[in-house]
Amino acid sequence: MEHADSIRASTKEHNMVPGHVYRYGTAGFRMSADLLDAVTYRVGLLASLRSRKLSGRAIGIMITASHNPAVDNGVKIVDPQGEMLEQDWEKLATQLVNSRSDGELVELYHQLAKDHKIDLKSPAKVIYGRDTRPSGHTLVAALADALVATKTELVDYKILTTPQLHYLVRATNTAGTPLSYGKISEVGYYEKLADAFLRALRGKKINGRLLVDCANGVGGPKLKEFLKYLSSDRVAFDVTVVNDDVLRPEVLNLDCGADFVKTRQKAPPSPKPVPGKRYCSLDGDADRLIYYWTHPETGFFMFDGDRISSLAASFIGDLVNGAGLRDDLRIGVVQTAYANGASTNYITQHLKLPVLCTPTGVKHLHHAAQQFDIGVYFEANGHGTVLFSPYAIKAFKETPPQSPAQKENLDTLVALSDLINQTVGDAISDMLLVEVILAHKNWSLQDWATMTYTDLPNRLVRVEVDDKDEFQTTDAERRLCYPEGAQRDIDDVVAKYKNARAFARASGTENACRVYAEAATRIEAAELAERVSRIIIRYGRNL
Ligand code: 16G
Ligand code: MG
Repeated sequence: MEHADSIRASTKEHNMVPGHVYRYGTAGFRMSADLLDAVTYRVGLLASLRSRKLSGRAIGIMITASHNPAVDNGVKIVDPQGEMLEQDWEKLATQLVNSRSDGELVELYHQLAKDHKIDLKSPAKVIYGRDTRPSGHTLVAALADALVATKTELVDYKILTTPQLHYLVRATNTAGTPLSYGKISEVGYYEKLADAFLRALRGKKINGRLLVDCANGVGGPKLKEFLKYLSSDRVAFDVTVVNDDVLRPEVLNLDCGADFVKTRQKAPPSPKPVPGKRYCSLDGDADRLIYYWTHPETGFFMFDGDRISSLAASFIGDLVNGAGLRDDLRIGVVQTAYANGASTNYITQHLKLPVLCTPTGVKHLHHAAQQFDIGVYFEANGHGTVLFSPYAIKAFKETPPQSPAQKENLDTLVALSDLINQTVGDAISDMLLVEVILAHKNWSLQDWATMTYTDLPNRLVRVEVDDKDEFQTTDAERRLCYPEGAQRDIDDVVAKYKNARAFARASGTENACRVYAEAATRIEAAELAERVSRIIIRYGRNL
């Protein structure tokens, strides 16, 4: 039994808090940081198995709770290409973490190795990083204990944004191959982005100042670091970083950040928003992005993931047409049920691009986007990216240009494929993409709003239920298939409204259901959300 003694010894240092059932959810294990020491240790054991299973390729682990309050933390596993952990292994993670005793844990570890034909003597490598939460310190120590006990090579990248860790995993596993993703360092990440940003801009002027709210999280210091790599003689990019206090943990995600802006539909109170200025917000681990501005008369206006997605799809679609590749490359957009119906109509009817709908959670969108040569995916909450297939990148690089204009389009596409993080949604990279597009179009935020579409009024409500897992969905979470009768009741209510849509689903991150409703007016959307919520409460009680 390879590693049995060392695991047994170090397991004793990391005791599970009794009375909890843990599940590897949409964002890995995420909860109050007090409960996470032994969970993180056990995730380390699983990551070592996963690396060995995949011939010693590096597996990533990110310690973050994203937009959650400072007292929470989380741990999630990143697969070798920088993607989310394969779903079958999520179950194994859940099993291993829920082992009831040290003995059971050691036994299950060996059982998994046996079942999956893993040679425990073969090499393994795990690389990891954490956001700015103070609890991250002790959690990475627990993780390191598991890696040492299993004789796994480890690299501690200390404080990183989530997308930076994803970048490093891919860079590590592609180094020295024709698909090399970049230098294996944080500096390599900044250099790649800075170089691609300049190439994509092609000397176009960025108008006015951008104020970036960093949710008092890791995005603040990392964005400031990135800006040092932009030489001021090559680009005038006037950025002011705000809400970047990482020294007082309690202010993380407090009344600021992308999740605050999206869910409250308003600008952070501090610093006081100046009408007409261009703002954006990142979340606590810098993988979500929302733009906004305030109009002197009409007030707050938000550019969420749906708008960033349609902006990117429209710009990239134009470049592909201009490069003469329209008939060669399939471009598609992936959304979830939360996408505003007006954005879906705009993309299908105006941009004439296909739209796929998947369940919530990055892994689902990412996977669907891979079906296209150019797959644009965003959740309404601001998480997303654009994936380019190897075939598309080859076409950008090798198509002989027929004119200077065509060459320019091809070069810009190559630059975008370097600028846009190919592993996961990345707020810093997405922000640079938006800035490039606005500069090319010479658009202000007001132009962006008026030249596209008007959102349908909508409302999102959180509904407390006894057991959210009783609510099961089908059709990309747009319909409930259980409890029986609930969907029929929702359909009856929706039918009473014009241009309306509503759905209910169990949250993947907390014990609650979420209800989303869209209708022709704000009042109707709110009323519909309220009525559907009552249906959920009623069925939640009957179970
Ligand atoms: C997680 C997901 C995010 C999703 C959210 C939904 C990842 C990396 N993150 O934060 O994409 O929008 O969960 O939360 O997949 P909910 O299931 O509680 O509504
Ligand atoms: Mg996040």
